[in-house]
Amino acid sequence: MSAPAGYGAAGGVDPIHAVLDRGLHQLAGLGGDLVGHANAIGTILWSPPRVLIVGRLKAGKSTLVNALIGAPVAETAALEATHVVTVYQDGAPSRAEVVGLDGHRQPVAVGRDGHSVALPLPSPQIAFVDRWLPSAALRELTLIDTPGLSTLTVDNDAATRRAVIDGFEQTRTASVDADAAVFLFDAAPRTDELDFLQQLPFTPLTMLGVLSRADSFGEGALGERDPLAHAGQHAQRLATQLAGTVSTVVPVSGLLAQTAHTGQLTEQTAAALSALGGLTPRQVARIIDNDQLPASLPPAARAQLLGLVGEYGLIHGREAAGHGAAALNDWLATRCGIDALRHLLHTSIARYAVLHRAHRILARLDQLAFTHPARDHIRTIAAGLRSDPTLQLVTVLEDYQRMLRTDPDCPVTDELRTILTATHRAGQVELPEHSDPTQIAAAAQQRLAMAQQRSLATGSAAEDAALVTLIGFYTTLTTTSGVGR
Ligand SMILES: Nc1nc2c(ncn2[C@@H]2O[C@H](COP(=O)(O)OP(=O)(O)OP(=O)(O)O)[C@@H](O)[C@H]2O)c(=O)[nH]1
Ligand SMILES: [Mg+2]
Repeated sequence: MSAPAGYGAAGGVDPIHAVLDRGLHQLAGLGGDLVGHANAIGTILWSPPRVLIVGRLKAGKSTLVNALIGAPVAETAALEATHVVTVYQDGAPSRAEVVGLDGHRQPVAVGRDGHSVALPLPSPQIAFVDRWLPSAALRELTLIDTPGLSTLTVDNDAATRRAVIDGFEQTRTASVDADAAVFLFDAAPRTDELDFLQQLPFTPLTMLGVLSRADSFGEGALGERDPLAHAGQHAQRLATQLAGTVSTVVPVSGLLAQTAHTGQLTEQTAAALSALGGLTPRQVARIIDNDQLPASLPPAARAQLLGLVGEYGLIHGREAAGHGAAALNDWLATRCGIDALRHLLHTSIARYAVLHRAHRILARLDQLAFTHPARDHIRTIAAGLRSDPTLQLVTVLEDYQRMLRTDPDCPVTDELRTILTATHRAGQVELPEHSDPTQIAAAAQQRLAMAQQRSLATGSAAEDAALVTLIGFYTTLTTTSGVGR
């Protein structure tokens, strides 16, 4: 098994990891080609959860990916669209591999600029590009940039759907296997975009909305209202409207974030911006419209400034720029909203993404049991893992996902969600934290009886399965030792 150094050291590995790793050691113990399979599945276990960045054409996906990575590696351009799905992961040396629709991999050259990758195949024949670069940010989460959804660019749209939707003109090899998704929109999402999100194998717990290009929201930088504040209020409304789809919606200016986090500002830029300090916003607007350029700002410098800080920065960043490049950088970093997004990605989204990754590993084992001659042994290992109390939440997540598809309004769906979102044992039976273990056991006993009652007449196979999970779950909780776990 390929485990990173340090595995096994006291306190080094979370319990879900440890249980799955034990299962994979058992699989390798069966010998033969199963050693290779165990290693391949182990690679998933030891890789960070994978987060998809999806959304409409030109919503600012690649810009946001760069900001999150902290390096300008993904192509962003007003005219050039992203053509291929690209998986950004931590690794050295900086390199790339193209994965064809048939699963065949070939290494490709990465340009000196760090982002141009020479594609050996026409993009419709590419499932995705695996791109490695040394990055602390990518050590925690792998980021997957996707071509924009749009009927205007049919091939790009199809490339994203093929890589992320199960069963969309694809073989397994073409799937990028994501664990969570960030969905970008710069206005209210359209019905076709929401339909697309419904087809992803996620739940609202693993999907996050980003109201992108927040610096130009509403009337933009020249309007009466501050676009970032306006976007913040709109994001809250959208979060309520889209509660069945995403966990929340946060406003982000990817452009300001990219500039702040990829080290692109210089003292020269700050000085050029600061030189506009004495002008009224209306005079700056004329500069933006290109009809009245001051001698201090030739067209090329103006274009560069706009590319770095946008109209918003040109109007509102002048004062900070007066204190130098570092102060301007801090101002951009605070205004852009990316800290809130990062926080969510590393806390709630990551928590469920880890469960989703465990689900992918169990699904791989099931698949192997289906095709391999040693199927009985593999099934025993998989069943042992599924019945381990440590992995109970993985099964709860699987059931929750199925229930959302078949019967989202069923009380069972709510019950599964309660268990998943609780931050302590008592919360799983809707009791306050620090409740007495006997109280928790009694509440679990009540819910167990209800689940048993309900299982006598269910509405779907998904509900049948969910009730089996709930009964197992509450049975564990009815014992005070289960409560203490
Ligand atoms: N003002 C502003 N412009 C942005 C922002 N994010 C991206 N842009 C600009 O919008 C254009 C498209 O940005 P990308 O990041 O390439 O968008 P994308 O969603 O990756 O586009 P596709 O891959 O073609 O779908 C570029 O010119 C960016 O500079 C933002 O937050 N604010
Ligand atoms: Mg792009």
